[in-house]
Amino acid sequence: MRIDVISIFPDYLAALDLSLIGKARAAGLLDLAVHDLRDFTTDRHRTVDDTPYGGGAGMVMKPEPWAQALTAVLDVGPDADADDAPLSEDAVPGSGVAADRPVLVIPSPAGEVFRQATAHELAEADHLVFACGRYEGIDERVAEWAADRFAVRPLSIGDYVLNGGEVATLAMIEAIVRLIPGVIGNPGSLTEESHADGLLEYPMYTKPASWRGRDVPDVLLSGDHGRIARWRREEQLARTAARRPDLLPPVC
Ligand code: 6GU
Repeated sequence: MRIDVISIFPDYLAALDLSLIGKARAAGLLDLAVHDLRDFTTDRHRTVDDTPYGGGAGMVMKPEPWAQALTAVLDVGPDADADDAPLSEDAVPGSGVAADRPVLVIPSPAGEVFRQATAHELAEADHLVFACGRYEGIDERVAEWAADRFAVRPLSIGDYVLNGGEVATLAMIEAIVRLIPGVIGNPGSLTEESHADGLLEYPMYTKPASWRGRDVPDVLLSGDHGRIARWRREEQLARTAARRPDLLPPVC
């Protein structure tokens, strides 16, 4: 997979050199590049923003640096050698991700919510581009212009406001990259974690069996795998009902 990130604060993305993502890059499973949007400006002050038409607080990101940057990443990405045939319909039916079309993620609190299912969907793409906006966002015409070249996905990581798309991009890239085959050593950990089956994960314990007067539940020491599996399922349901009732199917 190829990932390009465009930002006016490329240093925010330095964490992508670390840990699991850094290892995936070293192993050749991920080709990731971060670009400074200001490198695609042409004026002396490297201007990326301007006042909003219609008035209001804050600044809006100018469209032209974005068009230049997005064109540049198309020219270096895995799509660069593709013929110029019109972009086809979805190659992965129902996924919204065409195998031959790069995906442009626009992080925004006004986007569709990014979920584990979104991470699985985007993990199938050959080329992801993240356009990190700052200020009040990017001129709306950029997304329209980009729709001829990319599958455009405005995505939010939750119902709160961040100062820009960089932190949301880090979260989304981590969620996506760990799903690429070979990135996680033990694939079993992908099927047992929270959200894998639509429920929160059951509680986990390790040694010692008794710690500061608190004992590990007996069932986990029983060696009875059937009983353990049933207990874990009940804990998942109880925890999900208590913390995230919105995830449970409606009761008729
Ligand atoms: Cl993707 N961007 C910003 N700026 N704020 C957010 C967000 C994204 N998701 C939640 N809040």
